[in-house]
Amino acid sequence: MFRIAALTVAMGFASVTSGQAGHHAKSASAEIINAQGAVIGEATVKQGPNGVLLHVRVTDLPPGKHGLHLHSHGVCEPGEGFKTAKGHVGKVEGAHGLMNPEGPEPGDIPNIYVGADGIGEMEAFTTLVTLEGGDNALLDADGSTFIIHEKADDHISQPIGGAGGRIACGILKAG
Ligand SMILES: [Cu+2]
Repeated sequence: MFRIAALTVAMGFASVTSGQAGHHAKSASAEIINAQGAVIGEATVKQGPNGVLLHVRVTDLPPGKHGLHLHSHGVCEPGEGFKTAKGHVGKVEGAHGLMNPEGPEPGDIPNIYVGADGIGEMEAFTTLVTLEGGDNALLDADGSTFIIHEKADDHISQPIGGAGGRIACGILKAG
């Protein structure tokens, strides 16, 4: 009889856990497009208990390091140089950069490194954003985007680490 009681308690916990998960997205993904609008990669964001894990993979980009940020609007318009993605998530004037004593901004993440074959990949973890809930939620009403820049982010220059123009963009969607 004790065994049956224990099983009931365990199931009770399981249903409470899945009920909470229903209110908050556990993962999101983005198709990344280039300046011509062609799909060149994919990004995923997984919500963990204490932060989010990011993974980005692209093909057909110029070799070298490229600035990569979370931008505050879920719009990618290649014809407009992806300007409609707006600024960084949680932008604070003067606070851009992972190495900035005033920073970083919540949308700041490490560069992506693209090899000679045009393929780039990166994984990073940040506690400065969430998928849902809180001040810097990626899946908020106006959404958010991954933006890849022309040049490397030096992690300290204002306002975007000297990363230059926007060469790729991906709109984050739940799931
Ligand atoms: Cu950016």
